[in-house]
Amino acid sequence: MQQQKPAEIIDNFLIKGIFINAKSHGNGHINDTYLISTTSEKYILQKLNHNIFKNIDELNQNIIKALDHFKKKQKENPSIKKFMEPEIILCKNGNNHFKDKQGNYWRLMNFISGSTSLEVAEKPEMAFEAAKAFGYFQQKIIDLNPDDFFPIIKDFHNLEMRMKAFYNVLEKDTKNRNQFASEEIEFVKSHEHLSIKLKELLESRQIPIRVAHNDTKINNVLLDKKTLKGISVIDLDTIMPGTILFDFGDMVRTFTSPAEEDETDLSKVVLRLEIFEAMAKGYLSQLKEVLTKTEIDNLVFGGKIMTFMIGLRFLTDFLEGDIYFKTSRNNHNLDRCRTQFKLLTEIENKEDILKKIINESTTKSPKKKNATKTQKHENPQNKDYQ
Ligand code: ADP
Ligand code: GN1
Ligand code: MG
Repeated sequence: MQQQKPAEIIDNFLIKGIFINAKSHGNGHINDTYLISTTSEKYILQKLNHNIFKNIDELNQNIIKALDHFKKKQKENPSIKKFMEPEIILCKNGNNHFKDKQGNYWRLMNFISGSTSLEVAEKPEMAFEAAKAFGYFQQKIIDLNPDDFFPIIKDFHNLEMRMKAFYNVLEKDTKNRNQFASEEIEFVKSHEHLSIKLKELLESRQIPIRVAHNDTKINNVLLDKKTLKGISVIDLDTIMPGTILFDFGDMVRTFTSPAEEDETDLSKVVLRLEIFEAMAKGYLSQLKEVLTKTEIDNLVFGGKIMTFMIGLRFLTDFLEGDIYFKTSRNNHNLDRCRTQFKLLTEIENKEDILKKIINESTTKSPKKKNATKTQKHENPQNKDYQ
């Protein structure tokens, strides 16, 4: 049976205008993304990876629930104007997705125009803005009950389970690839303590479970093309129960190095302190008053676990034969794993200074000219985003 093309798929959704064209868009590892142009609008059409996302209806329900709440919170504070929400466009039959004849699942969203996403934060201002946008989004959904959300991917950030999956793949060595990754395999074995500490923090409930984004990599935030201010948070597929450590950690992982995730020259993978600082300040400007002390004290640990966990997932996928993440060259997942492990080493080497930066970002508020008492005690929920 012939694959259905975006041009035919789009006809099933409630779109405005007449279809003009569909172009491949973005660099995601999981879904296929198309930018759709009609005579009056632009849309983002995505073929969602059904092997990974087992229940597309639940996934979209999570997004709709989080966005509805986000919008309600925005309305309560009309001073926040410039932040845009991606929105799910329903099918003509009212469904939140369309299933084609081949069994593929498609979802349509409004395109946030005038925006750009980054692969690398070139300047501290960009890191500040992107992190502030993630922080802002999180601040608005902070009061949601995680029990009301479907766990879209079971054990998604369960490091213990990720370790088990790794050892399982390692033992089988079905693709005979263990031989190419001996250093990385040893690296994993020497980092078991990360998994143990995370388990302790979660089981003792020192770190609360919250509705979280769970995929806060830098290209999942949109900046205004002209002003480079953060204007939206996208890629909401993994909104589900999680922790702040995962979200802050994935930002550390994807903001702080000037190298791309699949860079092969590891000397380029370094942790830029000025970017970390800008990122921490941007995120915490929105959240420092609502996070617990234990969460704040463990943000750097979040950076370590996420950089380790994604490296571990890339390595496991490499050993298993590249079945999860999209790849476009030999050893792609192994190269990605190596950048993560190099960055983790950077984080470990700079841990003390990173903690100091977090400390300063949460304790000292920058002296504002003409600051008044009311500004000082302002509730972050009422803060004007712009
Ligand atoms: P994936 O899950 O595969 O990473 P994303 O949802 O992140 O897919 O989309 C891929 C890219 O498409 C993003 O990095 C961004 O550049 C662009 N994009 C996605 N949604 C929108 C949107 N609503 N408006 C504008 N651009 C978008
Ligand atoms: C995937 O969809 P994308 O490319 O934003 C992955 C994340 C990883 C990331 C690594 C559902 O994110 O968990 O951190 O790749 N998403 C899923 O770059 O597995
Ligand atoms: Mg993405």
